[in-house]
Amino acid sequence: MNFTRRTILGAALAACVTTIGTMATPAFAQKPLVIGFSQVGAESEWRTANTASIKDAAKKAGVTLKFADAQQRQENQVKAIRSFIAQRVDIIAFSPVVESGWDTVLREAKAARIPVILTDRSVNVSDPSLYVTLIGSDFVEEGRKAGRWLADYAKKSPAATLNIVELQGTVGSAPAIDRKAGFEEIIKGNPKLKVIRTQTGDFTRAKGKEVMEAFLKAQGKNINVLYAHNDDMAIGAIQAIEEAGLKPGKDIIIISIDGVKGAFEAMIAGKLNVTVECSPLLGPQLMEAAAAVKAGKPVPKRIVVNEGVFPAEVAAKEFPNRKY
Ligand code: GYE
Repeated sequence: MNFTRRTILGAALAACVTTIGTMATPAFAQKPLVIGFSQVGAESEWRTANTASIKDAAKKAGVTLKFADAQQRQENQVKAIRSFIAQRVDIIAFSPVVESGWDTVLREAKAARIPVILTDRSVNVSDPSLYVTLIGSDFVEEGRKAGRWLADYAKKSPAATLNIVELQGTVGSAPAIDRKAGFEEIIKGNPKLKVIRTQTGDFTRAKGKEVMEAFLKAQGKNINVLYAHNDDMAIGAIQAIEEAGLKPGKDIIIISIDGVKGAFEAMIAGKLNVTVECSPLLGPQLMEAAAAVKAGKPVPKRIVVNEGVFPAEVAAKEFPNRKY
């Protein structure tokens, strides 16, 4: 908040100086904060909403945003971070595509005294001081929520066993690792619930469809439940299920994560049973944290986002409230 006020004041003073025709900038005028942001890519509806939130929040906060899309490749993110260091941005922020392999480049940022803020996904580093804070969801808890919904469903189902196929997110990414772990934690020991296939669909519709086709070929009518680590893969899989002559949401129960509009539409159409919310609207929290870091104020190491679970029964009522 403070930051916004200072920036507006700074801009007003700069404008004033220009009109009276002097070249000098008052010493107390603030330069806008410059953030270099390396985004994962544009792989899902979630990501598109996340990018829009960050760009929009930067604009509102008067922040100069240098935005780079890594097309889901770590090497592109490393290059982007090095270029932000060379440009001497005030803050580097990024959403790491995978968890490991960041130590070297983050040490370079630290040596250049540029603070790093993680958004959305976490990293696995030996030295936690290599980043200031992580703003994002609790993916393990999201996996647990998906598992709890299914355990509840299983209680009411007359079937002796429910065979589950799982579409995992990007290999090595925090949300894929954590959503798998949280779900497993809840279903393990439940004699009714059995994962019969699990494979990555890289968080995209196209891959979700392709892998679901392979699952159906191998297992056909044996499949009772699909657990997809995001809505886009579930939406791709829904197409594969329909093309195989089965009814998504009925012949195969479908659980996914994110809560994007496409998932609500699928629930309203009766093709998806539940989505666990993962909010992509991290832009405002990122701008706030960046301003605090720049001002030397302490920020918590972990900033978590509040989220819910939306079963199909509430989809039509909730739809108008959805922001992404
Ligand atoms: O669930 C998925 C996206 O990291 C939380 O990435 C994010 C995930 C999100 O591609 O749709």
